[in-house]
Amino acid sequence: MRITRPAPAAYRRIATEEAFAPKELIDIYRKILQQKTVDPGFANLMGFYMSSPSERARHIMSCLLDLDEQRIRHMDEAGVDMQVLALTSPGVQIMDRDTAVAFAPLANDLLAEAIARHPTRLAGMIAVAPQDPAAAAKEIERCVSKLGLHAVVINSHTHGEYLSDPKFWDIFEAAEAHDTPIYLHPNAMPASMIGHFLEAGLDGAVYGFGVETGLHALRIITSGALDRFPKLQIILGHMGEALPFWSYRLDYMHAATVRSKRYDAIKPIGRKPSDYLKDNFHITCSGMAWPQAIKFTQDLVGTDRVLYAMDYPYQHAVEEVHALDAMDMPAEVKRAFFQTNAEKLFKIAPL
Ligand code: 1DF
Ligand code: MN
Repeated sequence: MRITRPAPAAYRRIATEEAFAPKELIDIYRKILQQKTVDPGFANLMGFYMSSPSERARHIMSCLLDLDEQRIRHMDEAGVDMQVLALTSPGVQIMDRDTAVAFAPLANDLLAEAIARHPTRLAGMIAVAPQDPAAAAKEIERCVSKLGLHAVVINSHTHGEYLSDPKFWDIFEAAEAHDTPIYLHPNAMPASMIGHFLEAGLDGAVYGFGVETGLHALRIITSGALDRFPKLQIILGHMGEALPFWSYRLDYMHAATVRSKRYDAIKPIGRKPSDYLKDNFHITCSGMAWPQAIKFTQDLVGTDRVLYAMDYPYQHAVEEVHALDAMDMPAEVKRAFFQTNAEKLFKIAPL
């Protein structure tokens, strides 16, 4: 079935979790996939897309690699005015430290060149290597000052390690200092976690991504990092990886756990978990074009913190744009959702 092109709207549609992959990245991934031992999540994710003859895999690879004619055409056909791009998951985070530190700037330069070719259609996020937090902080500085990029993407854990560990906090310090939000995007689950998900075929975007990325966000909250970096903004996709729906129970059980002194890791923090969701997080509807969930989340965290995303090419679905255009929502709120919240958060110049 061919779906009609969404008509121009009273707002710019800015999609905020859109993926790309330069050929140079795929070449490195191919080498990693040929190694004797390969991370099972990575093998099942990019190993699948890079080798499967299925129509989905071939479409995704073709879309990831293109930053020009085909991408702009797909955007036009979907009524997407602008894409905020991020190096596809796992970005450089599956690489060894030296390769990751060397490749992140190349990826960021390629991204900046594509944005320069299509300045009204593309914006982007800074790829960094958490394997070397000091180098990541420097790359944030370089990309803000030299390339005009104003957000960072981190694909959840890095070799099984979480940003709740203070050893990574140079990254938080740089992000807070440069006012660059961090998009905490899913990664394949670490090997230590993936077993029961993989055997059931539930490790990926269907469920496992949300579990693992939600855990990551929660670990950041309970670590106290957001008391130390109170202005830091973290972006979660997929309707906040379900954390808004969890927030009542999180608040109750977190407080009960603190009082019982049951875990060293659960110590008093400044506020309730849901307070951090309201002050330190922005949430996109990537993969969740579902008006009831969007409105519930707007009600919890505020209409200025919920943004549109498509998750191209992984959820390249034009009918979802129609569904979201049709949401029963005040015009100003819908404009905030599609346009102005993204302009503010990613420092995109209004047209
Ligand atoms: C998938 C989904 C892959 C998302 C992604 O990056 C990704 C998928 C490799 O469906 O396999 O970013 N996603 O965000 O939902
Ligand atoms: Mn995504």
